[in-house]
Amino acid sequence: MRHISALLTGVLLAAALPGAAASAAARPAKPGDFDGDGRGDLVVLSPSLRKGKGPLGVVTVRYGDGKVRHLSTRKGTTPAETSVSADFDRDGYADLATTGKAARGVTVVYGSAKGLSGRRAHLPVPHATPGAARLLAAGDFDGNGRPDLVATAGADTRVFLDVRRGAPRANTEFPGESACAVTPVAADVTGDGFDDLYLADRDGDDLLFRGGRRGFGTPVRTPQYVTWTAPVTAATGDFDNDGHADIALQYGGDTVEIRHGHSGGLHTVRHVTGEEIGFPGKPLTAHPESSLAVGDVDRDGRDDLVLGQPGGGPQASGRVVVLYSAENGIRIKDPQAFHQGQAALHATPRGTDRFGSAVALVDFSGGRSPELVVAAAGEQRLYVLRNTGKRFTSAEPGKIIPAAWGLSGASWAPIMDSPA
Ligand SMILES: [Ca+2]
Ligand SMILES: [Ca+2]
Ligand SMILES: [Ca+2]
Ligand SMILES: [Ca+2]
Repeated sequence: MRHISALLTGVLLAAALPGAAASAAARPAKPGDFDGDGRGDLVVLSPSLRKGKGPLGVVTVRYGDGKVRHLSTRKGTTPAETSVSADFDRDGYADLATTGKAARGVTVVYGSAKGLSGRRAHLPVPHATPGAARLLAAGDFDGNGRPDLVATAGADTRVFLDVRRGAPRANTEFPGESACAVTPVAADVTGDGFDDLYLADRDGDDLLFRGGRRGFGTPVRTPQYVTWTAPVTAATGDFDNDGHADIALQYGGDTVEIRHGHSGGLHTVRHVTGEEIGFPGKPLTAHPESSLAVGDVDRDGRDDLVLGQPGGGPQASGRVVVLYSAENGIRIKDPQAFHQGQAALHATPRGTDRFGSAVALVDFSGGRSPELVVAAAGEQRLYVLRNTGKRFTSAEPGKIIPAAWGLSGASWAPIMDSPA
């Protein structure tokens, strides 16, 4: 879950925007709802596939109503490998920012009543480290109600304030000490209404830059348990529902670290290991594709955590673990696990399947419980696990292969955005 806070003055701000659409919505859209119908939409990035004879790289959106539409890579640009959603122009339709390894900037595609439209903006990043992975985070760091965007590439971190429609209000280098970010996270950790930016570097150091009216303040170094390595991936949500965003970090090795936000920063409250949650044999094995998704699966007001473990499970074919929250946050009791050894999935576990290479929680029905989408990259397949209202069930899962979407290519390693 990505928090865009300080949205309460939506009507005034939208009205004040020059050139705002006449239909400017009273409230900005939830991230990930591109056609503004209240249902979540799933974004799947397929940098190695094409649609028909089109160029390499397709962004597919599976809308809440079941419709599927594609955005192809435009001439002169590179395939999208990472994305983040926010209603940048505040018109009531969520927008999508994407970028890729060789990209010279960030592309913003705007939402509309018909979903992601042809309307695009290009945000240049002048000095990005060549070849470095591009990572994105969206939040309202200066608390003016208009989403901002951070793009990192190696040691370079770029901040776009008020992305709006067209050109952002400011496009600046990240002020102060800029970590070589592996995983940027934007969320209101301190609970003051300004989103904060969490950056981790490759040496395992991490920094929390507090948002504020005048931009980022001095970073707070946050004490941590795992210090020898950087997390593989990170996700944010409010696991104890106290109004402070929390962060889950998946490290190499058998550890997921849960940190809770408080007014001064972050503190670590829990480490989850495979032994602990009752899956001996290190189901949380490190894998470069280990993935996380956060959302309120059982609708009790507290966010829950999904771990995609493509190296775990039977025959190392992959496993997905769902950890639910209690009063004090993520609990290790009573987790759920899914893998291809389960008869209901009608699959054969093979060491090359990578079940869990990406996970996403999407509320396709709108206002109800999210469903769980699991990618098995080696198997070239997405599984959609239904939510019974309290938990997920492996009964009658949906299955999607790229050919069903009219896509083709040598191999499919889908990347999913999960703004639940
Ligand atoms: Ca929009
Ligand atoms: Ca802003
Ligand atoms: Ca919290
Ligand atoms: Ca919950």
